[in-house]
Amino acid sequence: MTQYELPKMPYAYDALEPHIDARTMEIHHTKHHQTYTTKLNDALGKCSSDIQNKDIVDILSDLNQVPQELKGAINFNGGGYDNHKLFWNNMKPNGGGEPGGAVADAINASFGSFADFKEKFSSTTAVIQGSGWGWLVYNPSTSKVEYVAMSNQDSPRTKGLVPLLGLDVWEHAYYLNYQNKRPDYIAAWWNVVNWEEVDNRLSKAK
Ligand code: MN3
Repeated sequence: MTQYELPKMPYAYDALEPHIDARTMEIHHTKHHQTYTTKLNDALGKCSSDIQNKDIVDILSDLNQVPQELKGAINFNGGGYDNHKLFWNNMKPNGGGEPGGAVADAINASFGSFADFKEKFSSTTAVIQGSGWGWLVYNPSTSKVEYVAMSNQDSPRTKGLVPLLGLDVWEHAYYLNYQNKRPDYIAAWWNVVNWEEVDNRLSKAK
């Protein structure tokens, strides 16, 4: 079966400073992301080979195909594995600003303007209760982009949505630098968004 490995970081741990500090990035990647990866492998090890031979993206898109007793573990750890892989890559040093091209058009069509989208994303993600993620997603059934808030490690893929841009608001993502100030972390995070990556994901999703 496929043994998932902790994905390599696309930049150094200190590359997103001062917006996200190096120590937080290192613990987040080497401890948290590693744990989801290890536990995903453990859960898949208990599945039949037809499941083991599928990509985690396909498994998350239809969790009914996995045995009932493993569904919770694969939802949580598979979601955690995939979400964090997307997260590292939808950030970059010297990122931020506003998107152009197809992403800008899609955001304007769904939210009215980039400013309206940013306000909706920030304010809704800030008040997610407990742990979760804010996402800009592509909805294949409407051919539009949407905002969705997901709890814990639940992947947008479990709802038939394609993740384009994700923001992790579990406390482990920001606590060392921002303590309880989640809105400050969110405001800083916009400075490291990798819009080129979001654009790539949108073109693949269409
Ligand atoms: Mn996390």
